[in-house]
Amino acid sequence: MEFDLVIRGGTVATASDTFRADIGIRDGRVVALAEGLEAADTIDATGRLVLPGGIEAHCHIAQESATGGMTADDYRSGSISAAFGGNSCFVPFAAQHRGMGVTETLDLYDSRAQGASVIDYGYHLIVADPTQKVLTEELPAAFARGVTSFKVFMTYDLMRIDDSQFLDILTVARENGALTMVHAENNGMIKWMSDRLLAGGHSTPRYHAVSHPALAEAEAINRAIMLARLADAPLLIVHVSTPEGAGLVHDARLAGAKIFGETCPQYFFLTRDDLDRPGMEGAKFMCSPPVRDPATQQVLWRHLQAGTFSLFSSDHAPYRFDDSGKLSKGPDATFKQIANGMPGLAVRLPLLFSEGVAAGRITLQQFVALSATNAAKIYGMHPRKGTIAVGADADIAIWDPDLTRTVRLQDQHDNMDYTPYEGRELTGWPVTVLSRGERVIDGGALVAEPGRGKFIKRDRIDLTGMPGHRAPETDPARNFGARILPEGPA
Ligand code: DUC
Ligand code: ZN
Ligand code: ZN
Repeated sequence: MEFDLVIRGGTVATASDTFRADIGIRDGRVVALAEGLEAADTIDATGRLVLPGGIEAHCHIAQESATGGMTADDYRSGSISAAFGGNSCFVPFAAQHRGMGVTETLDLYDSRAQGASVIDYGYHLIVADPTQKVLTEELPAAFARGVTSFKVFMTYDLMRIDDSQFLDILTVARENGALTMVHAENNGMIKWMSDRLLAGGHSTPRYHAVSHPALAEAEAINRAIMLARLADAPLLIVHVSTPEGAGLVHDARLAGAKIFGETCPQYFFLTRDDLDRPGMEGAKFMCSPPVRDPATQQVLWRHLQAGTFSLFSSDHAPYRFDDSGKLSKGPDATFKQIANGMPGLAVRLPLLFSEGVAAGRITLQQFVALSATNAAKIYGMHPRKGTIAVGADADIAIWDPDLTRTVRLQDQHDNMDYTPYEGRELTGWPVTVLSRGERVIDGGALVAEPGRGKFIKRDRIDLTGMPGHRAPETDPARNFGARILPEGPA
């Protein structure tokens, strides 16, 4: 058998197994897993782990906020940073703002991504204006175009939808086989807290955490789960940050609801003490939901170990520490005026490997599942992506599990002027990253051209093992034929 490239002598790991094998690659795909494969072009992976390339499933790239601020990374810098972090695919957001159509939104993001990305990409569609046209025509059209996940917000005055709009979107998503994602925080609780804090003269970044109480996350997650159960629609709760929220996700899964949970590195490695750094430094650590405390971190680790979370995503939302980003409203801005978000594309996987696998908290199989396989399944890319198997795209990250490095801003490849993880020593780093069999990162350098990354037309969500549990009121068999929901897959 002829190969374009063989990865020799490595230890291959998937979400289910670890084994010694060479990998034969042809036409961008894995075509052989065997011993003793030969080719003119080889990569020696002796002493290395050969893993599916990471899939970064939550990041904000070339995205305007509702108030007009632009993220610091575009598809070029964002994809390069992701690749240095061991990712061979990423799925940023395409954000519909009020008054915009969905098709118009996706066309805009196509123009931003095409010709720029070094790795394959897709988008999650943020839906902020679910008009009848959007619900009946544009969301099905987005699904047909391969954009099969829709995100909604329960907070932010300019983005949030109400409960009945949420039910409409869940229902359309269910009918199409799409997945709804939700930012679940109670808008009224946050507004009430913020107004009182500001009236009392408490405006520095530390009060950002106070204004987003854990109860606000728990209330909204609980409500979101109930809405999803009423519609019998799958729902992913993004960036879960509290024990209360994680417990709700866990219980819902146990009860058989189609609920998925995502969490992020900042909730494991940063605390509200970081928000309390001198001057405006705390602004660098502001994200929503906010970072919490060490006790929360311990509980979140246990949920990660127990399988509550299917995804561990960066939520890379890059706003520079200058007047283009965090300080756009001046050096004395209140916590309400400072953009929420921090960078993390390049360190998501090294943080999880070092503190998860190397520190003995999670297995290598859990790491692979959290870094790539689960995202591929949930977001309709499996088995083409997210695993190492014959027939899959040769999206592969080769890791040196013993390499210890300190995170430094000068080694980053994003467009940011800080990293929240400055000075952190981590063991285990990706050294070579392939996308469809092509070297993207090799020998610590970028060796691919922007624009080689392709849009991935995604498929429906994989709901294997997640039963339907319609509420009686929406079940056509039990609601006296009221037909609240059109017939769809059970
Ligand atoms: N939600 C996100 O998902 N990312 C950045 C900020 C936010 O509110
Ligand atoms: Zn969010
Ligand atoms: Zn986000």
